[in-house]
Amino acid sequence: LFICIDHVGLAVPDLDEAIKFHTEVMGWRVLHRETNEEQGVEEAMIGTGDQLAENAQIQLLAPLNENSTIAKFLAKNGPGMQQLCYRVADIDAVSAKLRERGVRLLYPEPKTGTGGARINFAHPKDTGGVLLEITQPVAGH
Ligand code: MC0
Repeated sequence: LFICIDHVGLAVPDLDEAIKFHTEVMGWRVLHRETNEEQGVEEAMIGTGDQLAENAQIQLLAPLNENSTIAKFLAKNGPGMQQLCYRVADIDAVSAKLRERGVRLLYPEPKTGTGGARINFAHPKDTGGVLLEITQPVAGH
């Protein structure tokens, strides 16, 4: 079903501060940055800078406003790991397979994620307590 771990998402209160920590202290590089209004997030992807297509990235997720799922997560849990994301080649086929196997997805149809990817999420209650995203990236991203 899955190609690889695409990214692990960390909820952070302030994106610039988190980027500073992960680049200056941890030595990662920023690979991509964008705002996703629909998801209520300001996000940055970080990694080694010369990584292979299958190397997982780390996604820093800051809330855009107080209605954001990330704002709710931070209020409840504080900063930390918010999601695990698996990459897929065909999100429609994988969604059908997961539903057939009893995993409920949050959206009836995929929404737009990082770099225009098609994304959906399985509820943590169906996946052993982990918010699981699936993503079909746009070729080249
Ligand atoms: C909530 N729960 C979690 C969780 N969020 N468990 C593990 N990981 C998480 N991230 C658990 C709570 O502890 C609680 O369990 C139960 O689920 C209900 O939680 P809640 O606090 O009432 O939260 P809800 O139900 O309002 O929202 C949870 C839900 C939401 C997963 C539906 O966060 C959501 O819609 N997420 C998908 C969208 C998203 O996360 N977007 C931001 C990333 P108990 O046992 O206490 O009942 S955007 C992104 O990722 C894009 C840009 C991309 O990568 O392309």
